[in-house]
Amino acid sequence: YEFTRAITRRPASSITDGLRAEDIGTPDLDKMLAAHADYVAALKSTGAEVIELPPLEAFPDAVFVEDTALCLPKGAVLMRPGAPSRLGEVAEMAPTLRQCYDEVREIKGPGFIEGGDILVTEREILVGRSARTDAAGVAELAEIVSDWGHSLREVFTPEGVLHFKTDCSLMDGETILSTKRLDASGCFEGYRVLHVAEGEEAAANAIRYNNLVLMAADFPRTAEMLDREGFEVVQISNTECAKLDGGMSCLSLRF
Ligand code: CIR
Repeated sequence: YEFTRAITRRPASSITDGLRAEDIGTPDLDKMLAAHADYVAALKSTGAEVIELPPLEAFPDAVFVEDTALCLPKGAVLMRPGAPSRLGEVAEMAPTLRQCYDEVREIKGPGFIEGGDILVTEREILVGRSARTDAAGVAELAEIVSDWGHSLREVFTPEGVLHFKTDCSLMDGETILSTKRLDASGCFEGYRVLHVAEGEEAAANAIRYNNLVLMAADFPRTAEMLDREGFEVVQISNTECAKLDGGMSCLSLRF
């Protein structure tokens, strides 16, 4: 959770066509831009450098940069999104990662994997299979990261949940914030797990970034719990990204 850099991409006006599991309203670009600016400012306030990429009209979901790559200390891995409309986002991200890293590898397929299904902890890389990430994608990533000394464990994303990290986030070296439904699967054995408050499941998609925990606003009981646990919490409006099943982690690559 200690980083010096992040990559973000400003939302485009095509965001109104972004993918969503359920239609709960059209996202408002101006509101999303304002929240995005708050998000970037919070990352920068920790002393990190944020590479802010321009909007991509051709890819409505491109603001959710996390799904295009996995950034590790020794190199980056370009993903292969399981959502056909998002495959082309990877080539748009690749040049930036090649400037940042000496080694950039790629998931070549036939499998699929999206960054939102990957949780990197201090001891291992957890990857949740989901509607976007299949066994072949996980196996291909496992081979790449083992060259860099990481062990990878395949777990499962709960039915009806978009990504593994929709329901969990890393808080520190040993602590994970999770929904009860995901923790019930047993995938976090050996970690200290904090549960989001009942009815505040969407608060689980948070990020620990240096001294801060960035979490979606409007989840007061979870924010209070994290504050009690000693975390410095910054709340960012997530009303517009939530309409597209996006949250705090989706909006950046961190390394
Ligand atoms: C999608 O369905 O792909 C986007 N509308 C949301 C992606 C959210 N990304 C993430 O959780 N890492």
